[in-house]
Amino acid sequence: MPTLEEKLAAQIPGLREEIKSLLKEHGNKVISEVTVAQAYGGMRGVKALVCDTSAVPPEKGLLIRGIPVAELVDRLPEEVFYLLLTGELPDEEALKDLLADLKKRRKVPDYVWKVLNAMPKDSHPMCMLDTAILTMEKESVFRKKYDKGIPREDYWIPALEDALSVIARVPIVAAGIYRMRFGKGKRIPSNPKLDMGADYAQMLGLKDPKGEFAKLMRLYLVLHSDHESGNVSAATTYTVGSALSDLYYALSAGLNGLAGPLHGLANQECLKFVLDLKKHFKGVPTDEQLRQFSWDWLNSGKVIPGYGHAVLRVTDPRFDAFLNFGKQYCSNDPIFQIVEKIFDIVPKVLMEQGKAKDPWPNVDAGSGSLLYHYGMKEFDYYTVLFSVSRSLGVCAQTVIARAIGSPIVRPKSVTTSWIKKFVTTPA
Ligand code: CMX
Repeated sequence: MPTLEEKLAAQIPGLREEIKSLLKEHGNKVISEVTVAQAYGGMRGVKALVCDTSAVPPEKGLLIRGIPVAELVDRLPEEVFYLLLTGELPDEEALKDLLADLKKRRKVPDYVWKVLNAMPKDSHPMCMLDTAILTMEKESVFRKKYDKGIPREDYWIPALEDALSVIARVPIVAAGIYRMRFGKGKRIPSNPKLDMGADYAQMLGLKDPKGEFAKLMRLYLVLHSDHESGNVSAATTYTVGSALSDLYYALSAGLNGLAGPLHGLANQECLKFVLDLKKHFKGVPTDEQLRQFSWDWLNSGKVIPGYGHAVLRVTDPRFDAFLNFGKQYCSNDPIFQIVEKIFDIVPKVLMEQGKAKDPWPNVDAGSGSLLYHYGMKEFDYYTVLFSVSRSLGVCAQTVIARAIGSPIVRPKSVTTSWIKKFVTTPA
């Protein structure tokens, strides 16, 4: 049975050959064009990146290596990491190997805790996480091997080493930050008997007598792991890594992007909307109350958080997965009932209003209500959870980028006067 490294070593020559011949035969084919509006508008819709770990067709939602995410909801995050990297789910033995390897790497150097302890007590948990990851840069095997002059075709091997170590360490750091930042008491050590999701749940230290929170953590880590490579966190990790900055530099940078309110931070807005509704109506509103409330909200110029998407045109399958979890485990919780009711009413209101291209819920519409149900009420922490999950996808993407020899990212920029001249010059 090959190890993960051996499996990749067997796949990589074929992948390189495939890309080489594509470039040789079709390198000059145009796959996208860029309008002036796109150049000013965040490059929305420009096809200028390749990502093999996942795809997001607007009418289907997330596919990880071609598998709809709905079919992966009962998998462990470790299995999904293996899938992201290799394109295949691990068999029993490969999974056992990967779990054992990751468990061996669950060690966070002491200096990380010292640095975190020295930070201001009101530091944002995301700033703490990204600082901790960056602080561990001296552990990078990639940088050490690079400094010794490793051949280019072998870059992916120490990149894989770094990826595995980072993935094993991030949940421990993230859980430590939760306890430290929110006065939850001493850090809880990692339990080598547990898989990543269950271990993360127990290190957070919330009461979980039935093991449901551990299940939610596994699901959460699977659902947020990857979403193509054009989103801010993935694209930033990729760009920084393309300069051959090691994974600690690249991941820390990417997660700094996830900390923004237009990216990872949106989930806390959604929960706030639900809690405001509950407070306003002293419980679950009726259909008519919610319809009117939504109209008043829209008429005051605000967007309904958790609804709409830049790419998707259907209900996000990740929302469906959280909804199914809620139906199974917390259908009596009024917070969850409000989430269900919003899903009944808001798409109709948004369609009536006719502005949003996608009136359906995205991943953020329901996740916060589930975290809240299990006692995680510190909204500022939610993006850290997202980060632990997103690390799986961007680490896999980085290993692949080093394997296929992705060059440094360097698109061309133009000035506004260049554009003005270009658009006024007759063809
Ligand atoms: N409520 C009210 N209006 C909305 C809306 C919503 N949920 N979603 C879109 N619209 C409006 C837009 O504000 C825009 O209005 P203007 O023309 O007045 O500017 C119009 O509909 C068209 O927008 P769009 O093309 O459908 O949406 P965008 O691609 O520009 O934006 C997104 C996508 C997610 C930022 C937007 O739908 C939104 O603000 N949603 C609410 C916030 C949210 O849930 N964010 C989490 C996103 C999760 C993720 O990206 O992963």
